[in-house]
Amino acid sequence: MYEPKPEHHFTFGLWTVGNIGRDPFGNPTRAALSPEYIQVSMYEPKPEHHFTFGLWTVGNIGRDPFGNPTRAALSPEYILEKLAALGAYGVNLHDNDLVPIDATPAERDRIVLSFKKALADTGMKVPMATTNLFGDPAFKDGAFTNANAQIRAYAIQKAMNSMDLGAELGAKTYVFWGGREGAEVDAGGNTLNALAYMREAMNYLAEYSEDQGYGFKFAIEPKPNEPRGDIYFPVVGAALAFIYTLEKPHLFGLNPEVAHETMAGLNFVHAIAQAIDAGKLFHIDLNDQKMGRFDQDLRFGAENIKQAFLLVKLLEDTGYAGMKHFDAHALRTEDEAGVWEFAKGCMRTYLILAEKVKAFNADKEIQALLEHYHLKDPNLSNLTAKYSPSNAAALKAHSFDRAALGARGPGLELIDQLTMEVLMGVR
Ligand code: GCO
Ligand code: MN
Ligand code: MN
Repeated sequence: MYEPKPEHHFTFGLWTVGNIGRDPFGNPTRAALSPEYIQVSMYEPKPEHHFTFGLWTVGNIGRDPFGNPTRAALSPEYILEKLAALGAYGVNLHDNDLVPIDATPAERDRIVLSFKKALADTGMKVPMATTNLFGDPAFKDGAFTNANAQIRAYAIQKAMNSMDLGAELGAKTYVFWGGREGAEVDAGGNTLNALAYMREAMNYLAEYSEDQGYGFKFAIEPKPNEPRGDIYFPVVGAALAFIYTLEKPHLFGLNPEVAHETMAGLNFVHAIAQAIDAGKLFHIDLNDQKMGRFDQDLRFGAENIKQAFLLVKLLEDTGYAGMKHFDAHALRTEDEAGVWEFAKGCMRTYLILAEKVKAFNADKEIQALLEHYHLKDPNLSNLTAKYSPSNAAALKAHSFDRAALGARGPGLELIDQLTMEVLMGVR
């Protein structure tokens, strides 16, 4: 209850916690701590930061379409132990990350029991669950949107079983990532049907969740392509619009991913702003990605540090309270030690950027520039806030100095440069 958290804005001087206990009458009583040591403990991830990883992320064995695995598989229990020691809050999973697709009911129960024991031992949570509807050849042409009614029904059955598992592990968010829900060939004529099939499946599963009392919130994760040539609901805006065609839109939100909007050539921060504005940011997949490349799943902040900063700023400034899930994996070049460096790095980068957000928000010069940029005019804003005949008449009667409006500089070059200077550590 009285645990300090970053949002309390407590700070220390390097000279305060670094005090070595010398006084006028006596020699030091403690060894000096290096600034690096102090910084390391300052950016230490803790469960209350709500950082999560997928079993499939740190468990990624480094296989790609051109090469064999470069790392051994790690057991779910071992992953829990390692991530708990690093300060993560929990793990998320697909049904088959834990229970093999061909497990018998008795095997399933044994596996789940052992995993639950490891959860209890480590204090780790499972806030999000999802279903592997892309790995098995049965789903090669889609799951919920497959043109084959038998496969659609199997997909819904598999998702219900997966929701049972997620609920048993305490998950409250269920992610719909349509990995194979797409096409290479549109001549099959499934495009319109696919949307209707997807709606049917989502409505069905939302009812199932309510009926069982699971209380899941559903987060749709858009992606433009990979593994399909084109995936349905390719970007945040498309998924958001679809939500309002469902029977219970209040149960549905978004799970946007940095890499996915970036692959589509879009601005992820803008996508997140739209999700927040709609009250639909239920979950987030953090990673990084170069534009115009294959799906890279890079360590958070590894590629575009300014975008990562602006993203963290948006999440922190708006008080995002959901899970911060790192849907990324260590480079294929890495051994197991590299995997844990990767995991630590994701969390540390987030925490360091959160500190940078504080520095930015407390920077008087930057704040003055922002005030200049966001020029206020209460009288005019009163007239534009809401239409009324009298507001419209007054607005029409107002005379604007068009030339002055065009001549005024908003100061964005300096705002951007100072942002970079905050990030480069010179402010
Ligand atoms: C990807 C996706 C997946 C999903 C995961 C959870 O590009 O492969 O991001 O990692 O997030 O299946 O639904
Ligand atoms: Mn992804
Ligand atoms: Mn993802």
